[in-house]
Amino acid sequence: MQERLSLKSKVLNENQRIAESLRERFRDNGVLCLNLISSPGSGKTALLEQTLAHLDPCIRAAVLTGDIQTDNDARRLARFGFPVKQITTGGTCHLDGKMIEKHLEDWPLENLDLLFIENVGNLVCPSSYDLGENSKIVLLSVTEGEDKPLKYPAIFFKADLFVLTKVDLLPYVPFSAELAEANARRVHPVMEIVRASAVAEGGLNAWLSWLDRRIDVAKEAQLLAVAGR
Ligand SMILES: Nc1nc2c(ncn2[C@@H]2O[C@H](COP(=O)(O)OP(=O)(O)O)[C@@H](O)[C@H]2O)c(=O)[nH]1
Ligand SMILES: [Mg+2]
Repeated sequence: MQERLSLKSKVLNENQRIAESLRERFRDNGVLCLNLISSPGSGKTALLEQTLAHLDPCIRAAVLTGDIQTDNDARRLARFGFPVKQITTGGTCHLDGKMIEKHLEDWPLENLDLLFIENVGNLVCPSSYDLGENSKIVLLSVTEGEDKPLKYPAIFFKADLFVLTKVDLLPYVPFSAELAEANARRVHPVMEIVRASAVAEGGLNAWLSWLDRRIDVAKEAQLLAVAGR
C-alpha cells in the first residue's frame, strides 16, 4: 500500500514538472489553453464543434482530443479547418502532461492563440492531472442530475468555469438548473457558470463571451511576461 502511494505521488510529481513547463510555454506564446472535463456524453465535442464554427477567423485555434479508443472526435472536429489531433490513451482514463507535450511537438505555439484540450470522458481521474492549462472547465448536462457537483467535488473545486450543457432539454427533463448551480457553488463559491446549448440559436453566447475575455487575458499575461524580463 505504502509502495503504491509513493509510486502515485512520483507519477504526479513528474506530471507537475511537465505541466509547469507547458504552462510557461503557453504563457510566453500568448496561448490560452483550456482543459475540458466531463462524463462521457455531456457534450464536450458538440460544444467544441459549435465553438469552432462560430470562432472569429482571426483566432488561431487548435484542438487535442483524448479518448480511450477511436478517432471519432478528431474527425468530427477536423471539419472546421483548424488543426486537430486525437490522443488515444488505449485504456488510461485521463490525459497527462507527457501526452500533451508529445502531441504538441510539431505545432509551433507561436502560431496559436487558443488550444482546447478535450479530456477523456471521466469526472474523476482527469481532475488529478495538471496539463499546464490556464483553466480546467467542467461540463455537466441537464440529464445527469443536480447532485453531481456534490458527488464529484474535486473537479468542481478545481475548475474555473462550469458549463451547464444541453439546456435546450430543460423543458423535457426533471432537472433544476438553479439547484445544480447552487450545488456547484457550495463546492466552489466563486466559480463562474454559464448555461449552454449546442443546438439552440444563440445557445453558446455566454460561453463565447467568456472565451473572448479569457483570450484577451492570455495576451495580457504574455505582454507582462515579456515586459518583466
Ligand atoms: N439536445 C442537445 N444534445 C446535445 C447537446 N450537446 C451535445 N448533445 C448530444 O449529446 C451527445 C453526446 O455529445 P458529445 O459532444 O459527443 O459528448 P462528449 O462525449 O462529452 O464529447 C450527442 O448525441 C450530441 O448530439 C446540446 O446542447 N443539446
Ligand atoms: Mg467527445
